Amino acid sequence: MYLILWNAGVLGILIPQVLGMKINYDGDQLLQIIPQNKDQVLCLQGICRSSQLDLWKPLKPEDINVRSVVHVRIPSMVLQPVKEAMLRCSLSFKILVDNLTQFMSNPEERKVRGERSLSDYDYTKYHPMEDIYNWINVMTEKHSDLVTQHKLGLTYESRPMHYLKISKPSNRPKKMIWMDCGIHAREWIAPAFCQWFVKEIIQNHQKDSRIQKILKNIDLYVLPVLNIDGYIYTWTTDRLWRKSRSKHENGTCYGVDLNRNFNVKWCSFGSSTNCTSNSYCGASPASEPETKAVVDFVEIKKSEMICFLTIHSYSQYILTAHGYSKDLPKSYNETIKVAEMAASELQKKHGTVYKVGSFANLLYEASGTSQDWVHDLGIEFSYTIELRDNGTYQFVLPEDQIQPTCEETMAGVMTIIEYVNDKYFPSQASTSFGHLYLYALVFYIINN
Ligand code: 0X9
Ligand code: ZN
Ligand code: ZN
Repeated sequence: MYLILWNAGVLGILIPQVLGMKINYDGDQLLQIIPQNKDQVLCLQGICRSSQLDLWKPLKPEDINVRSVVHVRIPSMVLQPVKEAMLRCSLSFKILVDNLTQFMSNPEERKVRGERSLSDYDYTKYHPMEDIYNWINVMTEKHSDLVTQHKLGLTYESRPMHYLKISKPSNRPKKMIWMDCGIHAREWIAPAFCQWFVKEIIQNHQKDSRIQKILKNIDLYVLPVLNIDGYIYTWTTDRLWRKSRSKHENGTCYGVDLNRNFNVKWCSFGSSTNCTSNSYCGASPASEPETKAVVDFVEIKKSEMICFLTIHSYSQYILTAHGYSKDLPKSYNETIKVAEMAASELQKKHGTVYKVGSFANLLYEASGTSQDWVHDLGIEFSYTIELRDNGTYQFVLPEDQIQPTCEETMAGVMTIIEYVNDKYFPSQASTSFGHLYLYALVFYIINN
């Protein structure tokens, strides 16, 4: 034990995990850098590697490019030397956040909240996993007419992965839509949106004719937190954790990037075979229980699934396939059109601008993502949605942005869902036209 502590002391960074304490980001800064030429790219890559900086965008130094935005966290300890090194190769930087901890809410405050009923569940706050489990229970008890909960599988740390199925009884065959949130632990706005989405559907299903129309044909499946172990870890220990919590190489490193662990060009681009990396792709495709659970489910349901949505942050993108290649899939023209419609409906709410496109063309190539795996199974309307913001707060999006973010995302997501509904169930799509036809018929009958 002494040896461990002594080692930990020397390495500094290990202490919090060893003692079960929270990692402190006090004084750390978030910088934005846009390298202007090849030399600056090489210089920045060198600094990132030698100081082992925590790159937020892109995830790997190799993916830094001329004139594309780089976001990186600089620990307070190395702020001075890193900035000096940047100035030496004339890299200019902008300080996005000058002290990271000021935007990290304190989970201790949350513990006392413990809402037990739905009426006081606060959708404009981030919630620890305990609250979300409880919310799932209360939601299914209170709305058993519409919502049921099911177990998708177990996480690495043996926690149940519950999803909600929103379904209205019907005697005709239906289709289904999948949405998951929180595959990346630190992207807290994503689980907040999944909860908001379920709340909105349940609250409005009797009065909103669009929701009524959709629920006649389609069951909605929502997994509020995919990476539960990682999410809990962001509350207890490291607010900026991205991966799952599986143990590798005798406990020298932890976690797999679950969005690199799917069996689609697995581990070839934008991912790493090194288990200390934030984009570690795992030992093999679907090696992680969380990934395997999604894969098994999708394989069973693929003939019913007409749309797959996976919610992330940040960057404000609606992404179509693929991430692993710049080549566009056959369905691109139609899927991008729908993404554009969704982005424009989204923007109408609060003016937030989203970009649409394929991930590989907008950012960098990444293989092994759930979106691409599902797309290549034949589900063309497979989207990754990267929510707010566009760089100011990034993974530490303040709570006062939860509501506007969820409102606008709801508008975007509903546009996609309505489009696929109308495509697969065309007879109900043109209800106004249908009614007109019926009226004409009745009029004809009456008058003859
Ligand atoms: O890199 C990722 O996994 C996602 N970005 S994030 O910053 N939330 O980590 C984007 C995945 C996009 N995937 C595909 N378009 N296939
Ligand atoms: Zn109800
Ligand atoms: Zn993500």
